[in-house]
Amino acid sequence: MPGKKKAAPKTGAKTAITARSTSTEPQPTGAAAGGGLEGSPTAPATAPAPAAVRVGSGPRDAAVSPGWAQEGDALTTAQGQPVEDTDNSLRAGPRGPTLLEDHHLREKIMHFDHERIPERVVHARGAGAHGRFELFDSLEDITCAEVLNDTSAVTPVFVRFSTVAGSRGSMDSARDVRGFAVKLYTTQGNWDLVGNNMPVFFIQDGIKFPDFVHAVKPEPDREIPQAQSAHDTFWDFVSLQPESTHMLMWVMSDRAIPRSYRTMEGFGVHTFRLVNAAGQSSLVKFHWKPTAGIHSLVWEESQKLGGIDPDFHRRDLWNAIEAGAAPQWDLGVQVMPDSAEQTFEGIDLLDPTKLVPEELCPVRLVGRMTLDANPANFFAETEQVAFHPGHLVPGIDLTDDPLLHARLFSYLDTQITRLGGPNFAQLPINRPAAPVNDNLRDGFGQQAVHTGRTAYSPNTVGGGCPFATGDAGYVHFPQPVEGIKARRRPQSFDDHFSQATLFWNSLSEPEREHEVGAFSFELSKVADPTIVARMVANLANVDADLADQVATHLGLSAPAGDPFVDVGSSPALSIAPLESGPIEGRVVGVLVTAGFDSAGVTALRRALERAGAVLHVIAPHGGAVKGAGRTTMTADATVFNADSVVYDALVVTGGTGPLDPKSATMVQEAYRHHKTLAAWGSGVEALLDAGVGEEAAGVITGPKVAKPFNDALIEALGWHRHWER
Ligand code: HDE
Repeated sequence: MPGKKKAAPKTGAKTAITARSTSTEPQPTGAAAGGGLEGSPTAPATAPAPAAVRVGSGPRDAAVSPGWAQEGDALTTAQGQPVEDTDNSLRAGPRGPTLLEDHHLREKIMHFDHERIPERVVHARGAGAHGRFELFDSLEDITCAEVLNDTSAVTPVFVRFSTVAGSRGSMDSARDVRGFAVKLYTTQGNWDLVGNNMPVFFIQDGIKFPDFVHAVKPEPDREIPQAQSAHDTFWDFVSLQPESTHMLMWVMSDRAIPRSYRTMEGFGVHTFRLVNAAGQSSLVKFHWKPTAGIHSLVWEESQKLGGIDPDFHRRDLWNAIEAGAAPQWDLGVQVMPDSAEQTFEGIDLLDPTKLVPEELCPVRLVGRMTLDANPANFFAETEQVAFHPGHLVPGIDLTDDPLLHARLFSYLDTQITRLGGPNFAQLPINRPAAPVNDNLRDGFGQQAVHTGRTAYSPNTVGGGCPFATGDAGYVHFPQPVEGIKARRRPQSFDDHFSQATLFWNSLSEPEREHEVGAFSFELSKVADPTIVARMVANLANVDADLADQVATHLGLSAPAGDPFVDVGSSPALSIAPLESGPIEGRVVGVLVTAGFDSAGVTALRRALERAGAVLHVIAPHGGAVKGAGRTTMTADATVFNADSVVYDALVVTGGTGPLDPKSATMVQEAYRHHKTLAAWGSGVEALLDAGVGEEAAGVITGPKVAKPFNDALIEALGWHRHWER
């Protein structure tokens, strides 16, 4: 009876309320419960204890309450009033009008109406994780920053990876630069290293950033295309700004379609300055080197993933951390002397379209970052985290890179709109672990209950507190400055092509093919032929062969260019692996049909798990699948929901009959995407029937699952792709 069914939850809710209201424990509610800012209104609330800084699912949690807004099991209003019923609004009769008096309804809807905040103007789509940074080689010789001095310290970090162009709901696998923003909660305050997965940028001066972003974003009249650079306005802008050419080479390379956030490098991009205790300055470039190697998708995969799993990178990061395959990067620095002209081997260190080849200035690895905890709440942490290149600690300083200087304004400014006022530094994810006493007062969203009468400095009324510490504080490097005020760039910024050529020269043959394919794809989507011609003319200044191939694919003839000769190559720029690498977090799909060799699958699963990878059984149906004898195994995926693009390798098991059309297509696709394929027993025949050559590189076959089979599979997987076939 419908009447009876409805009564049940109501009674349950009542029981819970009764239990709470009869409790002898004090019931903390709202701000008085102290979750946001520790305790009583009289406490000096501007210096929250580090334990309250973050709420995550990681090791810090032991010390952190998951938030006062979720205390007790029973539902309350925001005022802590127990709620009788949240499924039915207060009405004058069951079929009558809803009453304005219903304060629970009004509060619930009011809050819902305001749940969204503006997405980031760029880098809107991202995923984050908590972790730690440990230094293993002290940089005391060149910086006094404690985080880069103390090899015994464990510094908590929060990292957010992102795409740049797409909206918050766009696909992860788009061709794009990836943001790589790290917040280090150091003992001397937060240090944000807000970098990308590419070491250079599109423009040399920050004043061009709004133009660049407007050009790459969906075109304003039609709001098309989403998260894509393959359209007229992007190529119109970059073809008119030849300084973009070097960055375009990166964005059209495999670096722009990473396999995973875990398999991409990070770069600080700009040249920074480190200052030691003696006040001496060195110029540095920061690098993050992934221990999992650098790997990418192929373009067709990245396009398909946009529909099949738009959350591919977010899911991969989450799953890897949950599976215990904590992603790691080593922090590296290229250290260069701080000379008057701020160049290194003729490279202008203030030009963000230039890199310093690692062969000219090696990367010194100094510490390791490990991401081992997923966020507890995406909005509270990943969405509300606010990075800023000006969040620095003593010993880490800036240079006069004009792109960096515009950023120093932008990041604080944008948070005011995005996070609704000037107090975003008080949000749990943004709070420093170091004590804070900023004397910044009031404003929207103020959480601190400042005490005392002195909101100013200097004072005597407050005993002079808080006082500035002089030399013990952050002292800007006393760099002499002189110049004539003018809107000019230095002549040394004029070379826009030499490093684009260097990049091209450094790529392996498959990487070059992908580069040509990417330019050909993107420019074929541009409707205005003058834009295409202008861009191909720019490419002719990079390399004649590159321009020629792209022009041919577009049905054009390549114009003559004037590329730099003798720029050489930098092998470190290629991501073609030189050896088989680690396979942590890789996902191997295993195709089974009834009667399959389940003992073999169990043995293979063990071998893969020992190497840190994950095995997924893909079966003809969900639930339990019958294996050989009386065995069964649970399907992780079915032929109805699985697709080759979400796996790093596919295996056809022994005992499997001929593959159904969907599975055969998956195998063929994995083959075309240069992935590892394997089969044992009768699975070999099924694999060959699908058109896979047994002798081809990266195809492993054997009579049964045994050590040689497993080892060969793991080795092949460690190469990630087999380009030679
Ligand atoms: Fe950003 N950038 N950017 N950017 N950027 C933002 O800040 C900006 C640049 C980067 O995960 C915004 O909080 C200007 C270079 C990352 O939250 C905004 C210029 C590099 C992220 C902004 C640049 C970056 C941002 C948008 C040219 C690599 C995401 C929301 C002068 C070194 C951080 C926000 C996160 C985000 C401005 C160029 C990296 C608007 C004006 C170069 C990783 O403030």
